[in-house]
Amino acid sequence: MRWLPVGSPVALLVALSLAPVAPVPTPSQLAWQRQELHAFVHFGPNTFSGAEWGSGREDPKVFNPTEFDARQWVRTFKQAGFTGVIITAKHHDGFCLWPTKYSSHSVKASPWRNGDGDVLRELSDACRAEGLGFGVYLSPWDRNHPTYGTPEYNRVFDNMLSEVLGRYGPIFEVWFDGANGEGPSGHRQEYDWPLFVSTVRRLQPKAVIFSDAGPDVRWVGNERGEAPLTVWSMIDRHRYYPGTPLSDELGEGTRFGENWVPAECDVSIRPGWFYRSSEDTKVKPASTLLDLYERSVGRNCTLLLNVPPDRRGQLAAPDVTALAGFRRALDATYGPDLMAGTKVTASSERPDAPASNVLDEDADSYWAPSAALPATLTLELYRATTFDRVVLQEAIALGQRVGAFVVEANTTDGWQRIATGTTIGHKRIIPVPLTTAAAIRLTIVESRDTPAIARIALARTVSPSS
Ligand code: FUL
Repeated sequence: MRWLPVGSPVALLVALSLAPVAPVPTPSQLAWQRQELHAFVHFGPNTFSGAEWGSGREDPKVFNPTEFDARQWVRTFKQAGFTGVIITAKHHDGFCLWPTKYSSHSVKASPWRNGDGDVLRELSDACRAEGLGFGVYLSPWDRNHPTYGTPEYNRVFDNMLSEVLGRYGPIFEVWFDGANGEGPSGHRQEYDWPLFVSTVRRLQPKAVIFSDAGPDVRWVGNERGEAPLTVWSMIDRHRYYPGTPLSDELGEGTRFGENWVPAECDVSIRPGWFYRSSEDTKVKPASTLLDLYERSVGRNCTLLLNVPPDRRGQLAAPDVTALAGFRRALDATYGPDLMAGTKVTASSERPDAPASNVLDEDADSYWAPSAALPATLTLELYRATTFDRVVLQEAIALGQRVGAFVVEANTTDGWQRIATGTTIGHKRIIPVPLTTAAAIRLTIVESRDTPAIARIALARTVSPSS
């Protein structure tokens, strides 16, 4: 080993670079969190029967989309800013959207494409063609399969999982529903989770696994698509399991939790998870979608927004309109750079982590103070600027640290406190009263170890047009 001369700039950097605070995200978890927006697609016999939970006794012939077009879904999602699509490969009714060897209840038994159709093939091809990630939802609860409720079923489910993971990869997320009801025999199933998880690890080692309790991504604990104001990406994984009764706790996570298991917010753009024409007038408008984005992505989670295709096998016009409006609202709010020309100074800074790092887009470069807390960052804006959102980011590759912060603004009435908060994580969006200021100040009051702030930005909402 070559020793660096004492006092050389390189030696200083090596000595001073901030050590991670465990637990930290895996590369897959980090990439997943930075994708922020994923689309959920509930599609199957329920689309045609109007049910939310199919009984499993549906005639597979009901599944017959007339103008199936996975490309239309994927293009619509892409234009709206989504980075991946997760489809219900198998919902609780047991119907498989791919031609499986392990059940007779599948697309093979439907008239769609004369029984030669394969939704997963067409959707995964479309995702690859458009550069979006492909993910699968698989419900272990199966109200159709004759073996459900016996140990044999765990092998059946594992074989189905292996087919899906082996044929349609790469897969970015595997979504395990925690529901565990009765099957056709009236029995419940004891799921072999260690087997299912090991199969995903073997066949799709880069995929993140979602369930109520992780192991890689946890449920936020509600289906409203919103997180609490405090969200830690850590939990003690051993305390929870899929279907856990402790779902309320999952939202906030655990400050000193042992495992990195960030939260995902799932919600449907419609009242139901599956398409019904009677809900065409109840599609959430762009303004609600922007609000959901801020309550999920803006609270250190990802947003998994369900947009169910109709009986043609296409996203319906009201949903397409709402998604386009959402994208316009996102761009109008978060697109303009209100920080251009800003000068930033800090109460203290480490030589390898100067205050100026908060103004670049790099989520891995950060400001870290060299002195004890509280630590303050002052941003002199180029001109007096009007805003109603403050965006903060931590460099989470090094762990999640900040536990309390304050934001102040220098207005014509002097310095005013405009926000206080607890966690930041990957991204925190703080709505503040409409404020015009020449400067703003961020004070980190409390942090686990030295804070590492990656970004601070201002934004101003505009009323979405639809
Ligand atoms: C739940 C299911 O019961 C719903 O039908 C839906 O799939 C939702 C995302 O998860 O557990």
